[in-house]
Amino acid sequence: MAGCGREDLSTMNPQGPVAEEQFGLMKLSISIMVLVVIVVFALAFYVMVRYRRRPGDKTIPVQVEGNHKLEIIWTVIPIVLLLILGVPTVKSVFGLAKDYTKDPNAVQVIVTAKQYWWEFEYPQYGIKTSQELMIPTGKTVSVQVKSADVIHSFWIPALAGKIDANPGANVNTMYFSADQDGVYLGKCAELCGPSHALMDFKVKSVNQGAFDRWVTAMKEPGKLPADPEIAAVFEKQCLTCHAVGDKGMQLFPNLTGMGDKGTVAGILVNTDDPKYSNEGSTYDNLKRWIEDPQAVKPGNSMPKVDLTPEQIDGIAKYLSEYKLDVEQ
Ligand code: HEC
Ligand SMILES: [Cu+2]
Repeated sequence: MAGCGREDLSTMNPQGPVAEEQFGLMKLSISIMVLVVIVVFALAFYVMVRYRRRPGDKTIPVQVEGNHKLEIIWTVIPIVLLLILGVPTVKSVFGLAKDYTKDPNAVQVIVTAKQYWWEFEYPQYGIKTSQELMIPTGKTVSVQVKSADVIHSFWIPALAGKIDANPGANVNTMYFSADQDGVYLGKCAELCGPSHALMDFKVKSVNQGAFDRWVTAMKEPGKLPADPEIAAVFEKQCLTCHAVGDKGMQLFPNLTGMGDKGTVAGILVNTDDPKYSNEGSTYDNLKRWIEDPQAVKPGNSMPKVDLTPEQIDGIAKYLSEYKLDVEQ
């Protein structure tokens, strides 16, 4: 309960219809359990006190074998409680399993978990992004979740979850939507290696207009660093794995619009807020990441690239200024 206290990462602070329904089930089952605990403990204490052995009392209490009335009562009450719990639970389980993967009105996203980052592919728009799942507010988002390596688990506590990301052909599906614009934290919820706890992501819900502008901006030709020397290094050392717009490879996180993202690698929060005393601006975090990605996320697949401090600085500056500015 204490761990769930963080407002932005809490099942108990639902921000969309799916999470609300799940929270409703939690409240129902917890209420029934609390009621049972109170009644059982109250009876137990009452019996212990009321019928305890008094000083000097040597008699043996009345030995009762079987009591129809009591047995019926304590069989029927649990059955009724289980029905109250079971009927809505089964209803929700089947309701939330509804398949939206063929629904053209839903935003389709193919989620691929990789040690230790998330790839979000939008087959309807032909774009890919990472770490930050952009969605339009109020619209149903249908996700097909899989893994490129080990088992991970896709979980956005305030919106929905969680669902396993399995390697191989087994694709799990889930849907959710957000009621309001905002940023919702997501987590990998299945131990998947040394940087499992750092495998965070975000869901960013924006209005339909901003979402459409984002889709268009993501498809624009990629921009390279203005300084030709930095551009050459970036193309040679980074675009062998990464992409910006139509340039480079789509193998690893797409860096288009890196300057708009709330984090670097999902875990370094881009902020000047003193609450995150360890973090820095987008530029600081990019520098820290490019200098030594393994120090930030041990065991991840980005190697430490051999660069001069000036080159790191130039690339960090370029990426931090690579904005799509779709929210105006
Ligand atoms: C061998 C492939 C490879 C090369 C080369 C590479 N990267 Fe990466 N990069 C990755 C992988 C894999 C990740 C995801 C790591 C993770 O979060 O687990 C990543 C993540 C990143 C991220 C974070 C992306 C996000 O969405 O938050 C940035 C920024 C980045 N790389 C920049 C660079 C730059 C700049 C270079 C060139 C100096 C570079 N990378 C070279 C593989 C590579
Ligand atoms: Cu994981």
